[in-house]
Amino acid sequence: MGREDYARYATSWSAPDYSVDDNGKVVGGYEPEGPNNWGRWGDDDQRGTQNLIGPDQRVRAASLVQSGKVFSLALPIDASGPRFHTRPAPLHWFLMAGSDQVVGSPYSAADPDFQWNDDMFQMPLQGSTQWDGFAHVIYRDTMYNGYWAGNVTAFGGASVLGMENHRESFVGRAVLLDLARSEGSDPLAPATVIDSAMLDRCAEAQGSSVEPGDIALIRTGYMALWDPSFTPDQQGEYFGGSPGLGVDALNWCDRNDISAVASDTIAVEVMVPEDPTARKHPVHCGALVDRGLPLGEFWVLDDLAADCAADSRHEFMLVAPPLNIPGAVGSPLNPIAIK
Ligand code: UVW
Repeated sequence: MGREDYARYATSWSAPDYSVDDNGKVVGGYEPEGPNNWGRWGDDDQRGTQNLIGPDQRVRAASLVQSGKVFSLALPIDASGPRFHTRPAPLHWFLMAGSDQVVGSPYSAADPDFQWNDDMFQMPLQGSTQWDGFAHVIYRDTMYNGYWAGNVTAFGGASVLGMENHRESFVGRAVLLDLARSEGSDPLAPATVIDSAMLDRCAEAQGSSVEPGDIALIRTGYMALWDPSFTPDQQGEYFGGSPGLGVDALNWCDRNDISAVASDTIAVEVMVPEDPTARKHPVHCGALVDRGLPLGEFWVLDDLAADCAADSRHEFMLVAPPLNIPGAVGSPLNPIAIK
């Protein structure tokens, strides 16, 4: 199909050997061989492991609010934040400024006393603190729950698995796993592979309980190494060496019924391939495609981590819904931890 070699393209093409049914599902194509959640919440499920959070989990999360302290886990959305080079810097400009009316404009002539500012913003939805939706990643033409890649088009966006399905998601109990602290290396060394044993060790060291439906926040400390003045080569080196989850960590998520994972890195997963012969971005494929497990990237966890270490409470309520953008495959957000 002209896609055999990574980063080499050809104009040859042959028709795929699968078909697509009336529901936009691949028939006779990719199906996960390992752990997966396809069909677990119905054939047309759009919310994946977020189904693990219901009213009981939210009430339980609210009971963790004791001091009333809040923490924003978002980067400032500006040109200085960590961002992959294919994703342009955000653009923020003004459509109307009160100062224009001070100087004089048709509006100020019509009503000299009333003035206002309007602004506009443009950014890659994957360009800052974000959720990856299920339509962000495709493996062998297939997305979560067996939906075909052709359900996402430039013209129409994601007609399935779009972020609007998560407009009431990510409100629940969260647990911060401060790996940088528990492993005694802050930040974790580049390319550190986080596995199940490390996550268990961290929870035990912190005295944290992990409950079904929890959103796991994984702190590596790696964001502190970002420098906005990095050259493109230095950026490549920085992102390419990100520590993060290895494939085995997904077993930990399964065992604990984790409903989402967010981290302070570009990809949540370790960026140096654990097994160069395995599929590319195996944690993205295993989480987003196979399990319907959302991934949160570039979350700012340092202040929250310091507070959790100070009061030995690493569990809290998290309110972190995405923007309600129909057909989007990801979304920036301002996650709020409430303790
Ligand atoms: C990809 O893996 C393609 O992107 P990200 O790490 O931003 O989710």
